[in-house]
Amino acid sequence: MGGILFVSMGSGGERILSDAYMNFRNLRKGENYFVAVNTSSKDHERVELEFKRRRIRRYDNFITMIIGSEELGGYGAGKDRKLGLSAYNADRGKVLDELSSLHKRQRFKIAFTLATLGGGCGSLTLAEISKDIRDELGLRVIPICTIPFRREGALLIDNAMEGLKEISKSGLNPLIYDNERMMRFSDSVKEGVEKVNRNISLLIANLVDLVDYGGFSNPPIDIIDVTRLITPQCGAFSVVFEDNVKRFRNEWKKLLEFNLSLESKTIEEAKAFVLFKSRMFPHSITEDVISYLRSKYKVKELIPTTLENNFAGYNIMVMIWGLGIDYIKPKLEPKKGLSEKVSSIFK
Ligand SMILES: Nc1nc2c(ncn2[C@@H]2O[C@H](COP(=O)(O)OP(=O)(O)OP(=O)(O)O)[C@@H](O)[C@H]2O)c(=O)[nH]1
Ligand SMILES: [Mg+2]
Repeated sequence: MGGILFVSMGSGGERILSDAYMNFRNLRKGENYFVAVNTSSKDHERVELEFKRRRIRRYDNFITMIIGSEELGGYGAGKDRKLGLSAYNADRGKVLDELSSLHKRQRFKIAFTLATLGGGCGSLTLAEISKDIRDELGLRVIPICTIPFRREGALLIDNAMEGLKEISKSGLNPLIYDNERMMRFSDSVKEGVEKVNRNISLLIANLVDLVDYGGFSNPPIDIIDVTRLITPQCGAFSVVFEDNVKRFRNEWKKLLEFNLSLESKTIEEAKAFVLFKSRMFPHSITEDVISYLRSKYKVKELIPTTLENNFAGYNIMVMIWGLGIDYIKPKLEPKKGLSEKVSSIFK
């Protein structure tokens, strides 16, 4: 049949992938695979403990791999992106052998790679592994990444910017989640991060449903169709999940905007995919969402599909490509302290 190959690089990516795996049962079926690649063996141990704590005994399709242990001894890359890259280069053969043999057995349809840019392990290796999966396994690849809170400082922001550049240089257009977006409603980083992770998990769960049930959707969709919508420079996504139909009717637009992963602008024309998912989805809302996307993001080409089955709640999942990396707001640069601001005025 062929499912999705998900591969994470570094700590944040591993956390998101494992959270999604634990929270959404549909991910634990055999044909989708989740591979967490990391320099840190502590992260792998944490995931294993968490599986135990949650009494998840079988996780055959969740695989952890360590890289760079000769140089780094199983520790993180200490926010040094070059160390992360050399760790990957040292064990590239091992990682690709594992992924190729999985692909031979599973015949994946598509791969999504994932990292929280800013750290040492994930920042540069997200581009590398994405390229390798595309070139060596011959799969289409969609990278998903977060970018740092602006208050995290120059080192992390620099790492993330270099990471984005490498992804663009490889001819790939990532779906970006700006961690900063979630600081609008909470001052606590922890709460912000949890909200981001929850939304990326929902995206992953929707993608898995799309592959599992896409043949029964209306119109039928093959996940590969999505790849023709991918346009430079980057994309954003949004997810809505609501139990209460009345609240859903009244608030879908607010929720869709609030959960949108990135604030940027359409470069010229955008392309979008939208999934409506529910036991029975109110038809009038699908029309409204489509016209909203067309006018708000200058969407010229749009693939909509509706999945109706035994799904809980009312779900919308949107991916929009054609947005500019340079238009990201707030700009991807460190937040200046007051003294820096003053000195830059007088320079
Ligand atoms: N959304 C989200 N962001 C995270 C999470 N964990 C870390 N980050 C962000 O990711 C960046 C750091 O990336 P990490 O994944 O921790 O770093 P790494 O790639 O493991 O690199 P090293 O630890 O240096 O080896 C920072 O900007 C963090 O704010 C997470 O669980 N969710
Ligand atoms: Mg780490």
